[in-house]
Amino acid sequence: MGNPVNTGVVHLGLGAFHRAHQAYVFDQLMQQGDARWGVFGVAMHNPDVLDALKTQNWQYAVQVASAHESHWQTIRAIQDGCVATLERQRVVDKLASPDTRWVTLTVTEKGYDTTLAQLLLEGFAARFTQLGNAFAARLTIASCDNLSHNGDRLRDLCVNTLMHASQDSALIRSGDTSQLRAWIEQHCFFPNSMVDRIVPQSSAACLLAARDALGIEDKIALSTESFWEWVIEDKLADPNDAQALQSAGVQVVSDVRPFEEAKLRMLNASHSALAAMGAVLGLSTIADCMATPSLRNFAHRLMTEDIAPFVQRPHLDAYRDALLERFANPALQHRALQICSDNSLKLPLRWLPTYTANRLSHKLPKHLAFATACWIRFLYGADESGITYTWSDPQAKHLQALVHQHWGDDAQCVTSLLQIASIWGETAVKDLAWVTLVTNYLHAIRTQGLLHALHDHLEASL
Ligand code: CS2
Repeated sequence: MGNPVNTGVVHLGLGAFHRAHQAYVFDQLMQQGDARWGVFGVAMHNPDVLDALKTQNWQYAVQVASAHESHWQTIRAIQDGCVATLERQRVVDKLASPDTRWVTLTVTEKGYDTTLAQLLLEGFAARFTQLGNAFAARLTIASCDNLSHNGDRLRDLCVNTLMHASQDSALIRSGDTSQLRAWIEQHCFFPNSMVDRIVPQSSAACLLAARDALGIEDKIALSTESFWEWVIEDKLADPNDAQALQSAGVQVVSDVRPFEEAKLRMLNASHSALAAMGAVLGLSTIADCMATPSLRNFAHRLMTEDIAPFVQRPHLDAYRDALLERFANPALQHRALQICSDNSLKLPLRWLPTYTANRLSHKLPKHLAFATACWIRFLYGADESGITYTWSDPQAKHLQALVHQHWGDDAQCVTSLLQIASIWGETAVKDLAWVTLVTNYLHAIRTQGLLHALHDHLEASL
């Protein structure tokens, strides 16, 4: 067993990203002598990571790698943990414990549902009962998922779920809802944050590299890049935490929005575009895509011409160039199909704001239209040499069926996809210039092949 005394953070969602990002930061803070940042790691469903942690004395290795250099670091921040679906009460007890000061979350875009809110609310209710209005009852709940206004969303989800809680729910039994709501408003702080580090899912190659370099069997070793950023809103339950976080390299700012928008719309959006193209071309990783000059050129122009004019982060040219270098990192085996997963939830956050901003300024974002046609071609489910692939997405079957149903009729195919309001909003499908452009690109991709169509598009749009 780990040392449960030092777990001031409860983290929900033990995926690769948490282990190489927030856990890495908390590990640094602990190494600086601040023991309060140990993590109680909660896996939402899958016990594998926890099982591995238990047999590895609560440690794992992270390879920080670029084309030129690589080194390994051992992370020891996670000290204890459990699986939410198996030991729910333990999670609730940890949320209520006076040792717990922070809750961090990486539960992916699709994790923000009432099940999550109910778990948090049960913890809040228990905390309210046990700690009342003491200062120690205050809690920072930091969403670290790639969602715009992630903190606000999480707070709204919790409050709305509480307001709709049925009379017989555990929450009501523990007290009056309006009292709990007032307590949450006073004691729970939900800062917005922007988190960034490219962390591919672990691979057999990475585990072998860990064995070669370290001489150990590490079942959950990871590879990542040296770059990382965490920008968090200055809305923390304990204001002194700002200084602690800053000492580990976290930026604490009054307004996260420019950082968050730049990240979602520049990094994640071009990631999704490259990933769809890569899957169609049979390229396995983002680095493979970046080694294809026309794809690199496309990502550069997508960011420069369609996206950057509508985002505010300073030094955007340098930001874009740094992103292109990060994408090209050959040491990161970041699979295109991993990035394509949950596209139906990612694209509304990554692409739609750029479409909307351009159209509001009477511009037609041509590169984004090309990317959209690639996404539709991607949904067909087979690359250009006919090799089929699958990807994980709650809507995957439905979207693929639509594409198959209309395959060959590009206008119908495009309309059937663009009319899905949960992805494209209400107006894109009625936007004739946009629909026509996407349709023409899909036609070109389908009849001439993606690289040929891309070449023509890049020439024609100069
Ligand atoms: C990627 C992100 O998988 C994806 O959808 O775009 O995980 C990306 O690598 C991170 O947001 C980088 O910070």
